[in-house]
Amino acid sequence: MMSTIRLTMAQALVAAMAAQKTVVGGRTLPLFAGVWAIFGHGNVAGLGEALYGARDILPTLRAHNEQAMAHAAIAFAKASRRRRMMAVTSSIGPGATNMVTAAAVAHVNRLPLLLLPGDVFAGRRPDPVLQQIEDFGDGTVSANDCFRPVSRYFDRITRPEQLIPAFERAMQVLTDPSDCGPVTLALCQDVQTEAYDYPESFFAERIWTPRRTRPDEQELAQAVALLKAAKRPLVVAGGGVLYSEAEGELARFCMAHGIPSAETQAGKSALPHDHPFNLGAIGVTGTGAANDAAKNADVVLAVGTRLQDFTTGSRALFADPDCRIVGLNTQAFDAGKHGAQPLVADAKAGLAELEAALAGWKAPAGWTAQAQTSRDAWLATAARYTAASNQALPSDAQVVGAVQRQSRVSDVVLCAAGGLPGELHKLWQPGAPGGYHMEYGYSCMGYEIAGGLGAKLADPAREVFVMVGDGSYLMMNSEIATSVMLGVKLTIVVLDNRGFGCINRLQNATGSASFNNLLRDTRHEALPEIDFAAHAGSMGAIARKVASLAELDTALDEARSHDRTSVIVIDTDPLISTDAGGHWWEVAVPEVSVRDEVKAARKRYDGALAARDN
Ligand SMILES: Cc1ncc(C[n+]2csc(CCOP(=O)(O)OP(=O)(O)O)c2C)c(N)n1
Ligand SMILES: [Mg+2]
Repeated sequence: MMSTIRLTMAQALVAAMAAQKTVVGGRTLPLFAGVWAIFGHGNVAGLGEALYGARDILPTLRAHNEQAMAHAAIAFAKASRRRRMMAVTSSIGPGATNMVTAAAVAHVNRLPLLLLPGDVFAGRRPDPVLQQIEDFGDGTVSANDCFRPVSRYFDRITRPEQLIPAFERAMQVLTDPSDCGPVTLALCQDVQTEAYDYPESFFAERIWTPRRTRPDEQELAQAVALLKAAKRPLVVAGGGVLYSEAEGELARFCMAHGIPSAETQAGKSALPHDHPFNLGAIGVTGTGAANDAAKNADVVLAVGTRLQDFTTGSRALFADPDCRIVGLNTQAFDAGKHGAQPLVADAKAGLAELEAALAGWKAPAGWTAQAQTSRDAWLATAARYTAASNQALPSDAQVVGAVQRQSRVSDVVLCAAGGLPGELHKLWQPGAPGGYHMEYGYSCMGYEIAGGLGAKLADPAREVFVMVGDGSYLMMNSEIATSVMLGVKLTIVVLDNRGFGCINRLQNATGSASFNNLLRDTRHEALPEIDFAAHAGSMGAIARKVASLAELDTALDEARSHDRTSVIVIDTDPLISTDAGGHWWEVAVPEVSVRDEVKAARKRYDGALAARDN
């Protein structure tokens, strides 16, 4: 007879989660590092009781906002290169829908995240319960249906035994390199507490290691033929290189075949910044070196990238009309984009097999040499933008330079939205893989501070520098208190340009007047003078405002020596950004307007479309 254990659905879920393991650096570790939880009636009695029982093997962590908790979990998975993950549980209604934005962050970025929102009673006797959405025509709808389009797997557990197949499917998705993304298991409140005789095998230890798909022979042969015929080949390294731990293979591949490499936001730090063939950032926020190579390339080997518009300059960057893309990606959906020759494979396995198949072949020496010359020229240009000066309001680039100058090899810089991602993509020089943590798939304001928590939890030995604008800071900062409470030290640099600087610049570039972005251009009775240092200090951080780049240097040094979270605030100029490098980005401009500036911008827009499409 099958042995069973009588547990509630919530107890069974927690026990099954605790049984999932992985191996990192030769050590067997829990796959789920913990569960972030904010309780309410939808989860406190069921899942809450179960988590209490397991608190020694599956830690429960409490923060202040469900979206922020999920950001922390996402950043943890990203910094762990998808080898480990966290879960997040909420009550029903507002707690649950607070997580929908974060689910989208994980969805776009292909990161594993287990969401466990409470749900209404499956038995429906007490309907409508507090916070229940009532659909007039469909009794099966709840607020959690919002998770469907932003989950890679969605299920609602309405009977305790459903957990068995649902959890199995959830684990497949969370650990599959191609399908990886958020999983939502909506847990009906009554069902969480219902007991069932679960088979003992459901709780057996399971060790997950990433699947490494090898290339199909024919696809490999076709990719090799394209590359061998290339006169001006270029690699574009995406986040998949890091998730696959393929940075060694990439470095060897580029060296062996003399192919320069450019990096997306997610791929940055895969190659050392001083690798002779690393041209740096590509695309809208790209370096002059990478974008020049992209303009002329005849074959682009796109490795582990979704080829979003920031990477491809809205499909105008690869300007050679005969340019062919080889899409090396574990997910066929991505491998075939842009009419690419697909090469469906794990990045590490795929690069190794490509290298072997191309043995003896090298890109024309002139192309390789030219790329290196423009790399050197770019580094000289970038140094001019990051150099300190004593102007009243420094640029973001100069603040990036200050943080860079005091950074060490193992440090991590983390960011997500505003003008900083562009500056950091162009200018930051990461010390080691994972040293550049940018959420630029969803570019979600508010990811930064909560994300810092997750990145630090993933690797406590690394110093984490969160760089954040005043806008993102104001959108979500409550996890500063969590970082102090948990003893998870961050150094947070707040760049206060008094508003949404990057959107104001975009607004002007599309011909519009400055309106509703910088605080001074908003409808107001009084301009707020926000004391960010006092605000952060009230949550327990060591906080100060600095008046100059020189003071910033000192403050950064001091922050390194503290074991508590520091917040350093500096005023910056909202109007300046690094104008060297970069590329056109398609943002639609009004066809008719009373403003001459808009008409002129529309003309430029039409011209750019014609250049791309004809
Ligand atoms: C949640 C969210 N809302 C809106 C946006 C659009 N957006 C991108 S950057 C930005 C302004 C960010 O302001 P701040 O953090 O001060 O950075 P700055 O642009 O000043 O460098 C806005 C509104 C976004 N990315 N995420
Ligand atoms: Mg700002």
